[in-house]
Amino acid sequence: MTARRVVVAGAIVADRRLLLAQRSYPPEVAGMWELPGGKAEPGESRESALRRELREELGVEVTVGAALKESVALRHDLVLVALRAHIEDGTPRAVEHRAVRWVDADELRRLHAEGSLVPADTAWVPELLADLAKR
Ligand code: 9L3
Ligand code: MG
Repeated sequence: MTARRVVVAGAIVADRRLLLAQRSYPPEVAGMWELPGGKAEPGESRESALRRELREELGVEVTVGAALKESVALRHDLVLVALRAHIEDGTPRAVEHRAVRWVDADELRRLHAEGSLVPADTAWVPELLADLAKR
């Protein structure tokens, strides 16, 4: 059996807006919007991995909450999960991304409809819209 690696992504909602980050690489997805994050190191918990990734990518300190229900198989040995996160310190800036932006539910729907979200992340849209409606 191949060990399964995990990619963690942060679902950060504040004031009814969701934080999205615009990928700068690879070419197939450069310019598309994602929930920021990256690969957990072997032995690293999902929560620690997300805190580290968001510190590196956005320059923010977060606390990590519950996972979204959907997980996405990126490859046979790589699974993508989203964890809700809350910014405790810092203002998100695009360190590795092209840009970051806060979107409301309508903007998220529009980005999804026009194919501007990275394909892997589209599974989360219904759950994210539900979160945006209540927080
Ligand atoms: N990925 C997909 N959706 C996301 C994130 C953070 C990552 N929201 C995919 C892109 C790469 C892999 O996971 O194939 C590792 O991510 P990264 O380290 O390139 O951010
Ligand atoms: Mg990343």
